[in-house]
Amino acid sequence: MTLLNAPPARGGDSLAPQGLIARGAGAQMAAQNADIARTFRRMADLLEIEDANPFRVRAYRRAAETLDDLAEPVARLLARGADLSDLPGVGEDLAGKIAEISRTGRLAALEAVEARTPSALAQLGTIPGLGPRRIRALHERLGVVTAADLKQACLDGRVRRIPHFGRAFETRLLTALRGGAAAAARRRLAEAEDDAHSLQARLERAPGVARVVVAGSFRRRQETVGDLDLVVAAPNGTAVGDALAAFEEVATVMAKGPTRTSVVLASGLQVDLRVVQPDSFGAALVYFTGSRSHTIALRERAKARGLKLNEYGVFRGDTRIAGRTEEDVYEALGLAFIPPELCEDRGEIAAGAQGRLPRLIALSDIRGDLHVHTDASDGRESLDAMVLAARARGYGYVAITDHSAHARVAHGLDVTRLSAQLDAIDRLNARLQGIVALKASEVDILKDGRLDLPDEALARLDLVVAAIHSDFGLSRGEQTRRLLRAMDHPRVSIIAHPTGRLLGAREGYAVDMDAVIAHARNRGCALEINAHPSRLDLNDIQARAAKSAGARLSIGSDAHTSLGLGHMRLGVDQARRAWIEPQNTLNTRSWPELKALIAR
Ligand code: DGT
Ligand code: CA
Ligand code: CA
Repeated sequence: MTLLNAPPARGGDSLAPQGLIARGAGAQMAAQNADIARTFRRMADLLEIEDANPFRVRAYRRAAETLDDLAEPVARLLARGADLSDLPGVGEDLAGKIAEISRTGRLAALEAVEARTPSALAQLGTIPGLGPRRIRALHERLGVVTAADLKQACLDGRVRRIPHFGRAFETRLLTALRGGAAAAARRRLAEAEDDAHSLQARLERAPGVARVVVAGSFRRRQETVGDLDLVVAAPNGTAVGDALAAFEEVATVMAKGPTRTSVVLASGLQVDLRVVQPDSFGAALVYFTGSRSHTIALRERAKARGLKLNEYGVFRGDTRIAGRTEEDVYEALGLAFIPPELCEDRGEIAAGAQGRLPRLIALSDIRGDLHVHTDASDGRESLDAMVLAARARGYGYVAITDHSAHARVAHGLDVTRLSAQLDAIDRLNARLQGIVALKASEVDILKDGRLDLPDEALARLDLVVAAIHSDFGLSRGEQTRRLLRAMDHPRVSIIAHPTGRLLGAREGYAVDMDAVIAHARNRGCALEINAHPSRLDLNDIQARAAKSAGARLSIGSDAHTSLGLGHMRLGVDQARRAWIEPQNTLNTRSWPELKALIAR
């Protein structure tokens, strides 16, 4: 195959041995096993680019998976004289290679493949969405070696002509190449908000514009968004498109027409604009807000009633019977208005037809924050500042949940420092009106499920929030038992960020969420929807499962600054996506009600 004779890499790119196969944060096993797995995955990727025997490629991937799941470090297995070829998916040959990496930290076979693969080509694997198979096709069909080659091929429109590639993929690649690797990745909702609000505010002043709504996943308040979809009501779409294209943060105009314009911002975020006449605005909002499967289901419902739904309205024959507002459109389909957060085709259409839509929680239902840090642990502001900021938000209470001592990097409080903090809270409460600061802790759940504070210390607290901050690599069984045991403690009222995931950065630890939810319900322990923009943990699906099982939820900002209290809003959005109503949530209640509720 051509690759073997390919010219040396241009541009002096360095080989990035880990880059091609960066796997997020799966590395929860002993580092060594993870390193061996990573080496095998890189081998598989490079072999696949070379068009090697697919069985060989798969063998490396399977062995990598086995290594991921291994409970014991390979080095220890070898020291015990264990036969590695007994491991699933590991034959003689791979067993020898595992031993080689474990012993030397290197794999000669990989170095050989690396030596004959142009490094720039291998590096293309760091572009999101571009796997080894596609890299091979680009190389074989278009002679692409470097990122610059690839960009030119996209600009020439050659990439879209490769079978199964297409124009949309070409556009995505181009976006990724323009903005660097981060560009094509999905954005956290909070990151997209600045762009969304600023575009909206300026488009509202564009010629003839009556309304601007950011629709799509942004309006559904999905935790990450792929792009921004702006829906605008205006008589002249070309003028609005021109206005958008002229904004200074627009890096590339990808498409332009009388009703739709697509641009890519300098930040790498894509923006799709649709302009409709004001009497179609509601229909366009319905059409471009719901997930694809939601709008498909709506269209089928329309059809079943002898109607037609599109982005311009609901039609009977040629007559438009609705379109100006979303309410009209839903009504014409025999439905109550469905809040955007529910438009995911997860039962909301049936509920809307039967008048069973939930009364979703709103930010105004929130009466206090149950997860807040101060500069006593890893927060940035003082106790007084945080409590005053909570009062300024109209809260009746705020739980001061600094870390316990086990969280050493977070400067967690030992019993002595906690006791001093509780005294300070008592003094503050004695002089403050309008809010009560709750004596609380975000206590570490130790490896075996015990808590990091003695019962005497816990007894002085108004509220105990427990969380895992260490030993993420435990097996699913161990991790689950650890959480259940923590909930067995009668003082624990909330499990914070129950999965430990960090959006775009770290998978949650392995845990049996159904078992956690069932236990939470049985023990009367709440599960948190942590509102921090990088956590949003529980996610929408898990939180809905918790609600359905009858478990309580709590929405906590996990604020480390007074500004961070404002993240509550994102937690409420996530809760709405989970169909959560005020009564499912602890902190929609007054402190006396809440206090009675958590007493166990
Ligand atoms: P994203 O951007 O990946 O975070 O997710 P969405 O849901 O914003 O998806 P996007 O940007 O592809 O589409 C925006 C909206 O337009 C979304 O509400 C679905 C709707 N939509 C887009 N294309 C189609 C289509 O071909 N058919 C239907 N029924 N709806 C579509
Ligand atoms: Ca979108
Ligand atoms: Ca879009």
